[in-house]
Amino acid sequence: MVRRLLTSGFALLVACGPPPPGPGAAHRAPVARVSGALCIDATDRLRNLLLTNLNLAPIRREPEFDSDADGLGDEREGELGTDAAKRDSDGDGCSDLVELRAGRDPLQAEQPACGAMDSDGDELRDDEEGLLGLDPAVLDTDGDDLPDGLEVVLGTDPARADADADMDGDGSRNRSEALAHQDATSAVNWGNGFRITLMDQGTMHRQQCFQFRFTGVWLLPGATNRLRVYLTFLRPAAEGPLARVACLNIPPATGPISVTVPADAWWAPSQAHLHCR
Ligand SMILES: [Ca+2]
Ligand SMILES: [Ca+2]
Ligand SMILES: [Ca+2]
Ligand SMILES: [Ca+2]
Repeated sequence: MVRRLLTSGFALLVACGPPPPGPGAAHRAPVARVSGALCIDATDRLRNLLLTNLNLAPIRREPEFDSDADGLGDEREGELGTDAAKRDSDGDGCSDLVELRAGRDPLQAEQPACGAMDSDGDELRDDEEGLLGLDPAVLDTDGDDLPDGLEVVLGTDPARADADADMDGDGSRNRSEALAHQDATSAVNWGNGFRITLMDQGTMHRQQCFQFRFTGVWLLPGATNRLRVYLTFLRPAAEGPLARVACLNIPPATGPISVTVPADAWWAPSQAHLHCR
């Protein structure tokens, strides 16, 4: 089951070849290879493993960078007139993207405002989750393995389990597009999203251990990039969700780099807001 679930997600990604030639910023951007391992003291089966770069908008034709990590690419913010250097252009505490998703004006401070607390570590503040009708105490409100904050960025529905749907009808499920950091609302994908390889898994000292690698992770040039790795596990609903989040801040890079997730980067979601800075 685990193999099947993992393989169904990974096979497509591993099959991707090297990036095709193309124009624009992508060829000047550094790329990271991120390796890591996690041993967890639980018998629950691994269900999903994904990485997101908060400074990179979901990929369409080619990487578009998101300087303020609010889920709106810099070019998109230019079109909207919002500030590409501020996640909250009007200063009411609620991010530009959340305000757009909630039907508010990101350029007009409105009530209710949003405080800074993100209790579940999904990159949405508690008050932002309130605006969107999500559960501020649960990283993945609809239980489809895609964290709420990522779904808001991708354009999928964080309140309805739609990871196995194909929102843009391009033959790639929302889950696969999320794994590749591709835009789930656009059938135009450049075809060189993130690629995931599960290197090894097994049991050691009654713990489950996973070793993995992400390649093709585009980085915003000349800036610190904020990466998040999420693992979610199958378990009975009555026991509540089990997930782990790793928070990585990658210093400015000018060329391809390799990064290893340090052991102290891992947190349970309820603790993540204290440490993911
Ligand atoms: Ca932005
Ligand atoms: Ca705002
Ligand atoms: Ca949250
Ligand atoms: Ca979800």
